[in-house]
Amino acid sequence: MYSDLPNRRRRNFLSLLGRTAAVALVPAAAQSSAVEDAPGNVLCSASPLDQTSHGDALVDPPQIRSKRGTLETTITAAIGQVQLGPFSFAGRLYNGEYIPPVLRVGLGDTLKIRFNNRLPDQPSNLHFHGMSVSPRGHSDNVFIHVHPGETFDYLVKVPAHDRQSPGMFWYHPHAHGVVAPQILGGMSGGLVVDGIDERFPILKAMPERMLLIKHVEHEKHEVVSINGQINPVISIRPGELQFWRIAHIGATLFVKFALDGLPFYVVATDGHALSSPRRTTEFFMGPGQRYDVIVVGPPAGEYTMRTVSFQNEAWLAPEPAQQIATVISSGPAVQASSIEEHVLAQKINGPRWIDDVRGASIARRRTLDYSRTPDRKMFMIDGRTMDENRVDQTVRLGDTEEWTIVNTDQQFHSFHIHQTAFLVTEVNGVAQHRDSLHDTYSIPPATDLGPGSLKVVIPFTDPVIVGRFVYHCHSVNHEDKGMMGIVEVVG
Ligand SMILES: [Cu+2]
Repeated sequence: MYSDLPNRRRRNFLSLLGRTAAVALVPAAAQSSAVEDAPGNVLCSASPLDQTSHGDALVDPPQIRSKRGTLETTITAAIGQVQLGPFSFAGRLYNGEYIPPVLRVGLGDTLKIRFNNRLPDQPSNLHFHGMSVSPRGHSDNVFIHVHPGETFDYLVKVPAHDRQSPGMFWYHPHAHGVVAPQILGGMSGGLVVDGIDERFPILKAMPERMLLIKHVEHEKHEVVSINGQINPVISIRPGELQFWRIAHIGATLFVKFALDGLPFYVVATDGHALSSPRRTTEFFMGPGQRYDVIVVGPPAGEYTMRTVSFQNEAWLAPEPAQQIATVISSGPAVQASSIEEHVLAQKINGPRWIDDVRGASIARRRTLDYSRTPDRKMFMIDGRTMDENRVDQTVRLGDTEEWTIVNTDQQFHSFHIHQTAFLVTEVNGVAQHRDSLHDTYSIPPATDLGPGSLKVVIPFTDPVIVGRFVYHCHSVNHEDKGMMGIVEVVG
């Protein structure tokens, strides 16, 4: 089925980075006032840069699994050196790793995490992105500030049923004002709730690959890494089925990418399964978004995963395209006819939350206005910046609401809300017919034609989410500079 696709030659990604051998780099973090205390500069330690073809084989991140229903571990945040391909920089790391362990739990399990903040200069905490867990006490509570030298014991109960589903999630810091330097420095990791292969049994026989996307700035351009590797090689056999879990666990970058036009079959978005795999050839991901996909090994050859250039900030040139991975298909072909039809014919087992959301009546409609001060320094929702002592929206437990987010700024922002997923129903006024829920979604920029907009339906129906939590843009430098609000769900 891929016979029309030519074999692609390897591309020299690193030549895109320029021909200078040893260059002092300034991380993106250092460009904003909120993060001016970021640790040392990024330095190139290899030369020359333009002689590398592609990197090493993609390495699976380390994993920690729950045992007898409990995942007990320690996560320590501290400054540490990062070697990312040819780049060397002082990062902010969990347990000394740029790619810390993926935490793997099952429905009904408990996360017991001792969090040590050994950063010298900033408070921090842990957020469990996308999880329908309690926002209170020692659970997924972003109002906890663990100061330098302090320790906090998290206890997060993963519901056994109700709204929490098996899927791909992630963890990262959420101390307001200092999230960007911490995630840019490396503080983020994957979190898996196992069991999606019960919903799509076809996945059981497939090797699973994590593709954890991060980024760092080099010479005013973003360098995208996967699992902490520059342009890694992903091996597959012709006709082989693999299960890829693509998660953007970086800080601020909106990125579009494709794999030489090859199809991906999406089975879940942000940890929420589709009713049936859906074919796509391109992804547009803002920070925080995840796609679980099936990949079919193409005919033998070398294929390039590269970013697609697009206009984000109206006042800046688009980021140039760059190669982010190389897929090499080789070895004996897996013989199967009509693989694509077989994949697309899969149907999910069991009920889906989205069907309840679609069928709910709307209890209340709200409009949120995303804007920015004229000097571009502060980012606002409804004309004000985040205040941890103010509740911006009060919602009754059991209600399903429709929120419209209007973006008057000339760049992409995103909408993310904690503790619950949502259904995207309109983008820029155009009706969307989505087959799965999201917890993070991009909002197009304003243009000469008017503001961008996103309409979502949010179910505040799971009793576990009662309490105070936040919604915000997940380009976290914007969140740090004010683009966040507080919602309280009252039971
Ligand atoms: Cu934003």
